[in-house]
Amino acid sequence: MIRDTEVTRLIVEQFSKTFLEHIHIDVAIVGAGPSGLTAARYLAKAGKKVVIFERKLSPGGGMWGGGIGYPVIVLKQGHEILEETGTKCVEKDGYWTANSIEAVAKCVAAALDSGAQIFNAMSVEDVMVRDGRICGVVVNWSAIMDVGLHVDPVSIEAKAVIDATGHDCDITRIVEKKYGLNTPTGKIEGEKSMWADEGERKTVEHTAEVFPGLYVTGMAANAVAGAPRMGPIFGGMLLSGKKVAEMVMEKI
Ligand code: 48F
Repeated sequence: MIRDTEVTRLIVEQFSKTFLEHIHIDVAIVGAGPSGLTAARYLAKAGKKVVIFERKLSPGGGMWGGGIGYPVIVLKQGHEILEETGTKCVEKDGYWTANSIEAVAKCVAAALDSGAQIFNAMSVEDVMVRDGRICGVVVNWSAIMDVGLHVDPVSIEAKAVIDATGHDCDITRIVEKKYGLNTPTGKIEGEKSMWADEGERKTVEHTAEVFPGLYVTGMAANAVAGAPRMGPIFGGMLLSGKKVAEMVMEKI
C-alpha cells in the first residue's frame, strides 16, 4: 500500500538533507546553460563542491531550441568538449552539428555524473560580500520571485561565484550596481549585434574575474565586455565554460 504522507516525508527529508549539505560550497554557478553546465562538469570532476542554481524548471538554457526552434546546434570549435559528454557531433563542411536535445540531456547528465548538484526553479537574487570579495549567493524559489511575494531569501557560502546567466548577466549587473566592477570601464558595456565569428572569439577572451570572487562565462562574458552575440553556434560557450573552470581552480 502506498501511504501518501510517506511520499511527502521522503521528498521533504531528501531535499532538506541535500540542500543542507550544500550551504557551504566551493563554487556557486548561476545558470544551467551550456557554459554553466560545462564549467560545473570540469570543476566537479576536479573534486570541487559545485552547485548550479537554475531559475527555470529545466536546465539547458538557450540550447534546447537550436536555431529558430530547429533542434540543431552548430559548432566551429570545441566539439570535443561536447563529445566528452557522449553527444554525437557530425562534421560537415568544416563545421560540426549536434542534436540540441541530446546536447542538453548529455551536458546535464555529465555535470551530475561528475558530482555537481543542480537546484532548479531557484533564482539567485543577490550576492554576499565580505571585505570587498564575493563569498556567496542569496537564493529564493523562482515562483516566489515571479509572483512578487515579500518572502526573504536564504544564503549559500561559496569560495567563488560564476555568472553563467547568459545575455542578462544578472549577477554581474547586481554587483555593478552596488559596487562597480574590476573591468577596464568598471561597468557593463552591453551585448552588441550578431556577429558569430567575433562573438565566438570574444566570449572566450572575455571569460574573466570581473570582481573579486565573481567570474563571467558564456554569453554573460560578452554582455559585460560589449562584444557581439553569436546566435545558435555553441563552441564558444563550451570553451568559455572550460576556461572559467580552469581559472577558478587556479584560485581556490
Ligand atoms: O542563456 P544561457 O543558455 O547562457 P549561456 O551558457 O549560453 C548562451 C546560449 O544559450 C545562447 C547563445 C549561443 O551562442 O548565445 O544564448 O551563456 O543560460 C543561462 C541560464 O541562466 C538562467 C536562465 O534561466 C538560463 O537557463 N538564469 C538567468 N538568471 C538567473 C538564472 C538567476 N538570477 N538565477 C538563476 N538562474
